Amino acid sequence: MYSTTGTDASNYVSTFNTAFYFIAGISLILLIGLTLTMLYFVFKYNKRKNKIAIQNEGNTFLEITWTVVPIILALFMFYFGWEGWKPMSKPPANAMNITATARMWSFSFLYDNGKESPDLIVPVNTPVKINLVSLDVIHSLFIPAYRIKSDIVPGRVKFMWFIPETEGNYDLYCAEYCGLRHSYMKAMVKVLPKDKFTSWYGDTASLAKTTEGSVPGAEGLAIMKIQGCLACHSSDGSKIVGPTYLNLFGSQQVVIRDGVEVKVTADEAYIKQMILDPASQAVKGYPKGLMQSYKGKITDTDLAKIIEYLKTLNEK
Ligand code: HEC
Ligand SMILES: [Cu+2]
Repeated sequence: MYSTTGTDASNYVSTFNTAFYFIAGISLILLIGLTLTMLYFVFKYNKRKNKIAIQNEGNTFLEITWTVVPIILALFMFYFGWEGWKPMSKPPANAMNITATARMWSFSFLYDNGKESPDLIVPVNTPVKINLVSLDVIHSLFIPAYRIKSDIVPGRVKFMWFIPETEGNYDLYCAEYCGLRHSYMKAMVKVLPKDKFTSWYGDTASLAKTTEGSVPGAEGLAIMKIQGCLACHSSDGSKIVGPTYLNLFGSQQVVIRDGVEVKVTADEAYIKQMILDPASQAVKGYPKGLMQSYKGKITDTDLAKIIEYLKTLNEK
């Protein structure tokens, strides 16, 4: 089973650190020892002092020593690494299930009661099992402070699990180069006291209130964060991968439909179509096929909330 000290960031920190410091320490001792020995030999067996070379026939004691000692050291390295890794494949039966979905270029986290969040929010001192799903390419979920990392491979069932032992916020990154905005693919692990987590978890109605406050369009913004739209679209006029949302609603757009340029107005119908079937037409100057269809992933109510948010981005 696993061991916890209750004072680290996660249950893997102490075993991981033991293995790491052991290997780093041995490497350092070898580096210093070998360098000093080498310098000593360079000096001692200098050609000026030793005009005639001597043939050495070998030394059985030395040969056995430099074979056996490294084997023992390497076996210790293996042992510490193995002890640290072993519990990672055995999640406790009572672990809480969360599904992490990775896509170009964002994460979202889905809970058993349907709640979704752009950050990984977990209760302290509770085993958490994260099921890893990718919608497009290979990503990797890495929580440095927890000493865990796992690739997320499309179409393959993978998971990771851990026990957050200390309240607070920790960085979470994608650690597998996955394209243009890879370096923006990050989120937070937020470890809450159990009672705070329970009230956050139970509050399924007001997703937006907890993450965005209650300004107009806040829910639409929260939905877009979860769906990963902001990885490709900015709200401040800058071009990322797709067009900006600033002043988009109601504007004139040139799109390419079946190879022909067409002028359209970005009204509700157009925006809905772009979200549900982006392959039907491409905005002029942008690559077609990068944006995946959100058909079946976004409800009509959520679409309306997204459009409500887009309307707040028109400068007067
Ligand atoms: C992987 C990057 C990516 C993601 C994620 C993405 N989009 Fe897009 N989007 C694009 C690109 C590229 C275009 C322009 C090319 C095209 O029309 O397909 C586009 C076009 C659009 C347009 C038309 C914009 C205009 O100027 O006419 C809208 C509206 C839109 N996206 C909304 C969304 C929403 C809402 C989401 C999330 C639910 C989303 N996109 C997620 C890349 C993305
Ligand atoms: Cu990634």
